[in-house]
Amino acid sequence: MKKDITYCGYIGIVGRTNVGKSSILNQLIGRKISITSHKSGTTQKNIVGIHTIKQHQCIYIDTPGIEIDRKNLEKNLFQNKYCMQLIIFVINKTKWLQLEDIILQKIKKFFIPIILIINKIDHIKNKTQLLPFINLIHKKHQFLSIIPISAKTGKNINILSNTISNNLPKSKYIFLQNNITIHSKEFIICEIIREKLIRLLNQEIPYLIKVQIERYWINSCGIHCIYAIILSQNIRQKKIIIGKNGNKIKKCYLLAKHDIQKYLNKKIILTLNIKTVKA
Ligand SMILES: Nc1nc2c(ncn2[C@@H]2O[C@H](COP(=O)(O)OP(=O)(O)OP(=O)(O)O)[C@@H](O)[C@H]2O)c(=O)[nH]1
Ligand SMILES: [Mg+2]
Repeated sequence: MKKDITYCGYIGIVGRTNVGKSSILNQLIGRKISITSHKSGTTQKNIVGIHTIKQHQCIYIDTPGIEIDRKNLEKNLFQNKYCMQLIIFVINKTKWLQLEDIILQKIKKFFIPIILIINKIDHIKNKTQLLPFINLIHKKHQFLSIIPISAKTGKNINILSNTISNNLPKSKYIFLQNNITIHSKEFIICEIIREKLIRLLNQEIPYLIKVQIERYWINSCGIHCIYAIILSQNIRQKKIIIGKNGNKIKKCYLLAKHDIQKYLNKKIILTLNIKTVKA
């Protein structure tokens, strides 16, 4: 490998909801860019994460999980198909359901190499299941590679990362070497707050809760001051977000503050407000 040659490309991460796509993106770039939760439908928009190492720039597109009703099957990832060089198709353990067949049929038509990821292997008690399963799915498509991993423990993430790097085309870098995402810090902060709400609230709160940053400034002591608004759709929702004696919103505040400080690597003053707006 010549020193001045660089490799660069877009990699789409696709699969049903909750299989661990966002967790994989975070592991691959070594930073938390994409929010995660055990509830379905956490990622709502494509999230772009960039990782540049040893002459390779990987630009990952984490997509909203595909749901049974397939409403979002054509959107998101598929808008970006023309610029992608690789697809990472993620499945949950050894579960290959009808939806996986449907997704595979769709992505096959892009004629882009597909790496199949069997995620959450830390949850597979009987590891002897893996080999026969791999043999089975091997017949479904000529995958570039089939890699069992755990985004939780990091197991085999290095194998995945090397496989991706080795299959990128020669190209100049598209982004600066120290870029890790294309999203603004305001967007990531809203996502962090949204993650806390999703994790703390029950299913009864729709995922339609939106978060906005109304003001962001740095005060004379260099502290980042963030004034964020949680938009609820009605009074009932607002009460649920506040919780008994304000316990839900307090928890959300503390968890979000912690993660935002970690993300910015700066001290922050966070103000959270809830506003009711008509949907
Ligand atoms: N045990 C285990 N849990 C995992 C692993 N990877 C992800 N998870 C968990 O699985 C849940 C879903 O992970 P996400 O990364 O949010 O999944 P996703 O596919 O991005 O989900 P959507 O955005 O809703 O489509 C979270 O609770 C993660 O912590 C893994 O390798 N092992
Ligand atoms: Mg996700």
